[in-house]
Amino acid sequence: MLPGEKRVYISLGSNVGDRAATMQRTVVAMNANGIRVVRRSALYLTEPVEAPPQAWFLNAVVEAETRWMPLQLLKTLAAIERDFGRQRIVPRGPRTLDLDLLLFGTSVIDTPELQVPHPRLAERRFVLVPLAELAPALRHPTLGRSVSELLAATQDRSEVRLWREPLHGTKETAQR
Ligand code: PH2
Ligand code: MG
Ligand code: MG
Repeated sequence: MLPGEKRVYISLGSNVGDRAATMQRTVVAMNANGIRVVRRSALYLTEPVEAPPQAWFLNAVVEAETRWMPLQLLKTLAAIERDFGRQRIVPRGPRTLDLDLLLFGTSVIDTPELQVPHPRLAERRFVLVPLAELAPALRHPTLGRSVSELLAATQDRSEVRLWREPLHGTKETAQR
């Protein structure tokens, strides 16, 4: 990690259009916008949870390093969502791309615009499974439990299936 950078974890979700291509291009867009992706989970096919009936999602998590401050990072992620055609019509409705900030270093932020760690992180297998793939021993800053402990303890029973390993030999993983 370079001086002034923080390690962050970001959740990617898509259930409209060419989901896998969107995920791939999102990593490229992050790298072009000051969010250096260091590692990425496999892609998972996931059952929609806490949402109106809709298509299954592809979900993944990336580990990245950034100099953005939390709110700037949130705005940058929202701009990338918009670039991929995200429209907010129905709350929790189908989307081409959803980017959620899960963890920002060990920071705890609780403001109307931004809550970190993500408040529903521990209740979502579609987040915990890919996050545990990258960082099983990572401790949740307020719950005090590791990601693998949170996964073992979660009440969520929704389906999360391995869909595809991350792409190999792409530029954004080779640049370090
Ligand atoms: N996102 C939601 C609500 N429900 N379900 C799955 N499987 N994957 C998601 O990314 C997802 C969801 C709200 O952002
Ligand atoms: Mg979301
Ligand atoms: Mg979101």
